[in-house]
Amino acid sequence: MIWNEAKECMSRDEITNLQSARLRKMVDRVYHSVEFYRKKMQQMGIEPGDIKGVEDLHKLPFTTKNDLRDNYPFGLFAVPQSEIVRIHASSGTTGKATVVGYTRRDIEIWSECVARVLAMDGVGPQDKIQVAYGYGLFTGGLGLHYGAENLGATVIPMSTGNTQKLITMMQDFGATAIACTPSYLLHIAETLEEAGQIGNIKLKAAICGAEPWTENMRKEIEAKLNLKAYDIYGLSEIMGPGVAADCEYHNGLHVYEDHFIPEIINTETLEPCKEGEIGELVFTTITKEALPLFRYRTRDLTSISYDKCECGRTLARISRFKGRSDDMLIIRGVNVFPSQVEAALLEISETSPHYMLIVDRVNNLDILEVQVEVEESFFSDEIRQLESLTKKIAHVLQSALGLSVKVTLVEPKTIQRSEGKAKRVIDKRKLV
Ligand code: DLL
Repeated sequence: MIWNEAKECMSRDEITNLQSARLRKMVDRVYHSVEFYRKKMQQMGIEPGDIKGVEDLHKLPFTTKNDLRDNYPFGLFAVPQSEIVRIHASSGTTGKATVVGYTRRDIEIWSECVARVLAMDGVGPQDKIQVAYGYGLFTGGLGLHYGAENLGATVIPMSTGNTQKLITMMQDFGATAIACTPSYLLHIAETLEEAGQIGNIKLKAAICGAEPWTENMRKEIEAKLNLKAYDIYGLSEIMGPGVAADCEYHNGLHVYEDHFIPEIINTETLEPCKEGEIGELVFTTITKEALPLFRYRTRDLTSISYDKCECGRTLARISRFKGRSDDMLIIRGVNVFPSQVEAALLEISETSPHYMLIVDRVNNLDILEVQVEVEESFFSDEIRQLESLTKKIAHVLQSALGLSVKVTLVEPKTIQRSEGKAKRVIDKRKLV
């Protein structure tokens, strides 16, 4: 069952001791090699020797995406350029790209983490895995690719861009696993369904992540494709995919605590949250060479549990993501996350998981419109049927969000499909 018991089933004391030893070494190295952190620590009156273990983590400064941007492109790197073997970058919607670098050892650890995820999710050397995350500066494609190779699986490096070809190869090569965003997998499922080919595939596992998705969406994907779908999390600043992932119990994502120390903080007070309380996920890397980061604020909202999982792993688990603090819409004073809308829509049997949130301001009043696809038959039948479904959805959304919502039903395929991260919100208030 467990590919790497020694690393995944340590006692909590063993984990803390390992983290403390790695943290001490890393703080010392970073202090002497990254001017940005040395200055910050000096301003705060901290010396490397003050960090004796995990209990002193809170003394270290936070790091934000803006710190990476301000030091664009390589200002936070802790090793000379000759030791960097790879660069990735994530293009933000605003400002400069965030650039990250890896030494040879960083790539080894990254591919080991991804191999651990795949093994946890039932993928092994006997499997053929289609990697359909984008290849290139995005960490999804190459991250999964190297991990699957490390595990000894056969990699089919599809990238994104040609769903028809992906399906042909899936069938011809007998792919048994796929890695892509959940929204893209849903699109692949629809395409297979339309072609009447859903029974002609051998996929048994899907490793999905890179965007928020709900437990209902995961179940919907499993039912449509008759496979097991798993959640993989990561971010380029910390490494890429493989920072955490869920096991067959789907009861939170196991964090690879031998490489990353997670914290959950209250976004306003910046104080630690209690176990189980939702807050912002913060990571400190303890083995990264090229780009070590102290207390990186991910903006991702989740909670943490240190209880042993039913699978036997003792690694801390973070709950399925509620969204990002910067995804949160404030509409007439009410906080709304796209994931709440998705969860509510998936409870209604007549709707599909294809939806779009459009926020506008009319006469100084914020309006939330939810466009959702429903089956074609609703448009050919009596208008009353359409009206009654619209009312039903509006009612469900109002109870879920605590906010009145304008619901627009649209025909299948109206909402644009994405091969990468899905875009689910248009906030017109920001456009003016
Ligand atoms: O999305 C890395 C990745 C690739 C993860 C493939 C999983 C699979 P970035 O482009 O830097 O890296 O975006 C990171 O995506 O802070 C989250 O907001 C979001 N995200 C990633 N995985 C999940 C997930 C990659 N499983 C940002 N659930 C993160 C929810 C996720 N959100």
